[in-house]
Amino acid sequence: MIAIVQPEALSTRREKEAGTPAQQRSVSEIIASVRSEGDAALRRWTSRFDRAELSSLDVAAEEIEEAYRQVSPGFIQSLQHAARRIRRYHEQQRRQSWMETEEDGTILGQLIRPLETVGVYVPGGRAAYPSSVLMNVLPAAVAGVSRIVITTPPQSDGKVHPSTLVAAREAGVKRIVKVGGAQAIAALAYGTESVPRVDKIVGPGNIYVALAKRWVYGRVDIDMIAGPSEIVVVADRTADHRYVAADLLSQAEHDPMASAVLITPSRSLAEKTAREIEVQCRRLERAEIAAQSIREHGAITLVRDLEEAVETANRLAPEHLELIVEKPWNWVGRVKNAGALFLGPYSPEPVGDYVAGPNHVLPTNGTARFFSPLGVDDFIKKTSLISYSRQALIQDGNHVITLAEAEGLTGHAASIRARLGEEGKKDE
Ligand code: HSO
Ligand code: ZN
Repeated sequence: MIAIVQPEALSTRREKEAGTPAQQRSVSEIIASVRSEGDAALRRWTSRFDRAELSSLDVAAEEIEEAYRQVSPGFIQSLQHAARRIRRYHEQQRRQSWMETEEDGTILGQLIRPLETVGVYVPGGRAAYPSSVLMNVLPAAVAGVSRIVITTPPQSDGKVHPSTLVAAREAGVKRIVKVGGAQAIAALAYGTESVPRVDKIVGPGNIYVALAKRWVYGRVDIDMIAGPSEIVVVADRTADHRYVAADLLSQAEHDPMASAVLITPSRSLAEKTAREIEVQCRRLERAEIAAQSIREHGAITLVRDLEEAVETANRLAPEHLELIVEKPWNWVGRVKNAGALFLGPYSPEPVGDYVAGPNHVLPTNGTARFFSPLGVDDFIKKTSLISYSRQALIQDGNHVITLAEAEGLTGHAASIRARLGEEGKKDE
């Protein structure tokens, strides 16, 4: 059922959901109400959309303890293993402030400071992935963000999915607020009695969450808005078609809109993989979603050689790129655009989704051309540092005066002259 297409016909770009006018109106109404009424509006929307009546919006300590009793010990151990590896990987990304002293005593530098407060949105229902809680929270924690708050919609019994609570606790989050949708984003952007105003909001969500994030951008920072998952597998005749089919399906099962593409110079691998996808797809719990994704956004394309394969992958700029070829390392230098690169037959994409350590929040929809994986850099900001000595100002001052006057900004020139005017020079 997977289409065989010409390389030119391939694209990972799917139309961005802009939201219907009705959705946009509803988001703006929700944001305005949260802004003016705070918690009262949050409770009202939560009762309406989540059918939950909450006495307290905050998750209590006992709820977290209860959650630990509801999940299996094996789940906790695997989550802890993942958290350790993700933390360690992200620690490598930390940057130091730096300073440099020039000969005349000028000191220049850059101060690196973590954001103070970050909000992580965690969806409810089917898309509540505990792995994504780790992937969004841990880079912020490693960056040194002191206040991290999670917002997540409650179920109708007023509770939060236990695996979300356990993942939040393992990631070190102290504050979890039961609110979802556009109302959660509004609360994080403006602050309410129960929700602190944050500097940045990260985390995936539905169309209302995405629209609300776009709306509040500028008042707070937001992460990139993630599209459906994508995988491109570049494979040659040495690849095992069972691995290739499984990896394509692993992303197809995320979403009917997910895209899974095999690029290969081997006709035999292409044919075997196409058949194998049918066989393996049926066995999946999410067979229907995967089948629809494969049908509508899946493709196999035959190319002349691996050179053309890698060029095509660069054009697609996929979220995930696997190289299952004889000498994968030979091709690394050619890869220009990919969110994450998986080399060889034993680096399947799901290892990166959960435990390898790199972030699984990656650029989608061709944006790997200019965006990077979520990381520590997304939770820091920089301040430029400038310290001139009097001697240095004497040397540079005239240039400042010349450039300022050329821009017609005599006040700028005066600020220099006040220090280095004739009198200034005299008392040298
Ligand atoms: N592959 C997804 C992330 C994920 N997979 C979460 C499993 N859980 C987006 O890159
Ligand atoms: Zn995945």
